[in-house]
Amino acid sequence: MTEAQSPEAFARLWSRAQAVLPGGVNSPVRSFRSVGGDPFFVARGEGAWLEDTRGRRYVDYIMSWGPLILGHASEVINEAVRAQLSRGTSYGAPTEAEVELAERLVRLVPGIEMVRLVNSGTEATMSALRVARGYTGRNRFLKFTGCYHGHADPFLVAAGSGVATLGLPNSPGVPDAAVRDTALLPFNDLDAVRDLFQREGDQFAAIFLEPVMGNAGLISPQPGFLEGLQEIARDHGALLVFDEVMTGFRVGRGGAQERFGIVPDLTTLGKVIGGGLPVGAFGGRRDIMEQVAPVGPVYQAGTLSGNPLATAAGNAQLAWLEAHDPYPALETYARRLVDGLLGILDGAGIPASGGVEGSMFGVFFHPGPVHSYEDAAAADLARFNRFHREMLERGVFLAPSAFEAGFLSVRHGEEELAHTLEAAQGAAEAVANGEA
Ligand code: KE4
Repeated sequence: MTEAQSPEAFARLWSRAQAVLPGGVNSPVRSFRSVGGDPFFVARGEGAWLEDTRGRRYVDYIMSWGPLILGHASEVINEAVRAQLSRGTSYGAPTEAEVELAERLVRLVPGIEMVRLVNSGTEATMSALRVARGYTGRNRFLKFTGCYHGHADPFLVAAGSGVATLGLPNSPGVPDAAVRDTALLPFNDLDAVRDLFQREGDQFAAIFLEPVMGNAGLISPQPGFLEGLQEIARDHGALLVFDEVMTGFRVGRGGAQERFGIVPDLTTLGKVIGGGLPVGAFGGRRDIMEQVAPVGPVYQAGTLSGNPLATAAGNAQLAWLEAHDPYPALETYARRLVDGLLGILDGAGIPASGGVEGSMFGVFFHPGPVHSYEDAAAADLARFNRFHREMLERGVFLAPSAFEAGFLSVRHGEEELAHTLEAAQGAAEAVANGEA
């Protein structure tokens, strides 16, 4: 980037963006509409830091919403992508890199015996739902309020992430027919699931969930919840589908299914497995995945699926994660960060609670406990939004929504932690004083 952009130049760029992109962005949460104020434009990323076009630097706790567990501009990934670039960017024909990435996922994710690569988490979840419906011959499926599974029609009913943040419990343009077979219950309410399945369980293709919610803030499964879902699904001939697009390789190398010891029938993945380039995947039991075209009748396809650049990046990142074990250190940092933030907020008289799962973390402006989206929705959003802006002004980039989780990288260290907690001290005081 050349010289730092002036406020006038930034304003011109922001108005250009809003003239040609809905909300000036290519994904709603980036617009900062839920926290207020204007977003910044990124000039570059390096390690745990982002620099915007005005030359301002931030410790980044979004890491591209999960993918960048090795940090921004990781040489591990850049080297692999550069090497592939000289051989071409896309072929539309099989490559060994796709096989290598698929073999890695089979090796590392307990529930995956066979897998199909796609280009996003949305493609992965919509395809997994189709396979579950095709395999069982049933149409209904259960999801949980606040869980976000991408923007395919059947999932856009009181989803988490962008939809919950923007208060669009079911988006216009989603026909009633598309969501008629989508049942919705509160996360962690096993009795409600049991009651529903005792009455109508033989109609259900799947129980579909984020095993750790990351799209309503961070909400962990209560003891027995995942085990109970697995038993209920099995008893009624439905499939258990873990959407690990976010938790995969984030809450542990083998995802939530390894961390909690519950192996689902199908798993969806994304984010980390692409190393920052577009890769999604759905996989699971061989007998189910052999229903997928061309070997089976369930159709699914994609021009850029298994793309050489994306699989180069994904293989490089997963190979590094296989050779190293960053998860204990990542979880230690996450715990120190959340404990530090909660201590500071408490000191400022701001009720808050929070949690950690591997390299993911969350803080609610809510005294806690938060076991469901319904609990999270009662958090003090106005205070969170003020805190977010104060942190941004002090060089810390938290997710621009109270309904998101935070993500670390192996590049977050002592300097970043100290910078973050120092900023939080000032931000919390500013919020508390601002109300005085
Ligand atoms: P994508 O289509 O955005 O690659 O993945 C959809 C998806 C599916 N499942 C889970 C559990 C997810 O978290 C996501 C996407 N996550 C959001 C972050 N909350 C992406 C950020 C955004 O929408 O810009």
